[in-house]
Amino acid sequence: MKMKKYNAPSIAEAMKAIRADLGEDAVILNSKVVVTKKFFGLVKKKSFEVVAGIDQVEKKQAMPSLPDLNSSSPQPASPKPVLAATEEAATINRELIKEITDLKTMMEKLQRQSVQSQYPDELLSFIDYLRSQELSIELITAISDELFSHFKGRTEEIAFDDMRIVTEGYLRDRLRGVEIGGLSYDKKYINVLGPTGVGKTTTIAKMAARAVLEKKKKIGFITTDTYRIAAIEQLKTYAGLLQAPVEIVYSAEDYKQAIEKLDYLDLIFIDTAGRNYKEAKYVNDLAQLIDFGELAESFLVVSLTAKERDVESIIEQFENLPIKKFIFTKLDETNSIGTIFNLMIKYNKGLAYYTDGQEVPEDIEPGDTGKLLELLFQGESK
Ligand SMILES: Nc1nc2c(ncn2[C@@H]2O[C@H](COP(=O)(O)OP(=O)(O)OP(=O)(O)O)[C@@H](O)[C@H]2O)c(=O)[nH]1
Ligand SMILES: [Mg+2]
Repeated sequence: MKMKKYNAPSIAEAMKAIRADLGEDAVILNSKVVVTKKFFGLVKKKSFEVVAGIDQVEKKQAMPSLPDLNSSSPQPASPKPVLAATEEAATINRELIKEITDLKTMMEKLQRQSVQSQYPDELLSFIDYLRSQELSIELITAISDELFSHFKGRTEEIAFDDMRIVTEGYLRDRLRGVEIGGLSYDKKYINVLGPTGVGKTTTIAKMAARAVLEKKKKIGFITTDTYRIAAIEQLKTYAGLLQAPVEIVYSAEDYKQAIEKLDYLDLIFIDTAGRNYKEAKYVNDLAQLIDFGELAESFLVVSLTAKERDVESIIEQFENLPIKKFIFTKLDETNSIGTIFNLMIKYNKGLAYYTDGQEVPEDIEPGDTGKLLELLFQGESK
């Protein structure tokens, strides 16, 4: 802070001098009356001493932005030395920041180039193929690293099938912890959950038909989808074809009674209403209505035509329910099956079935890692 003392015959005159000297922003720090005695104390003269100051450094630091170096408008006319020093520092800072940013961008580019330039062309086009199958970035990066370290130093051309074998090995490893395969037939209740229109009822009909035709099981159905008459009729049609009973439940109490009534059967398929399961409320309603205990096996049905990010938010809503496996539907309507791998690995859930058409009971396949890997590579051009 710059401080200065002023002596004037009146306060008004002192203020005038301060304003002229330090400007409008000056502040009064102290003032007092000074009496001077002349001629052996016989004449007394009264004046005012005022100490004023101006905070130049702080004023400059409080400026909202750095000076615009590109601006052609002149800088303030009376830069004090402090101001000039700050401006110089600001200029240096700006230049430094720009240089560091440029350097960082250049380093990143070089790093990317140097990693990719070490990838042979065939490896790059293999990675492009995985991308076309919509595997997640996380998986593609990990597979690229795996391939790169596997084929490092190789001078001759790498065959597509060799890269495929390494990739399959990697994906098999990542899927090791999850259960893959159809109905275990050792659980009595099969809960089938999922959002609207993904193919729950159709898939139940397909699973039920297999259980009857291939495994000779006695089966029955329960539906909690009481919102649409058509939904009940749809299930009754399939049940009629398989000569199996259907119970319609509206409450947890109904559910208990239905279970008791159908207790003589081997397997009971529980069809549920499709809901917007991005809302937690519907998941809670479901948890209140049906049994997720020891005797139940629960599947979350996911349509492969849905956006992966939307599917993820639905899966996350179901996280507290004991669902170990997905059923993926509508494989016939999509060209990429990366989503199956992405979701199983990300959510650590297995695969019961995938379905690939509207025909009941034909269009369903039990989960099988080998078949999934075959599907992943069936679109390869080589
Ligand atoms: N292309 C194709 N369509 C399918 C598949 N599975 C089911 N669908 C069709 O998807 C539509 C909806 O099937 P539903 O079984 O009624 O679906 P849902 O999940 O029970 O529907 P809501 O009960 O309304 O929630 C029907 O037209 C089915 O034929 C499949 O694998 N591929
Ligand atoms: Mg349905």
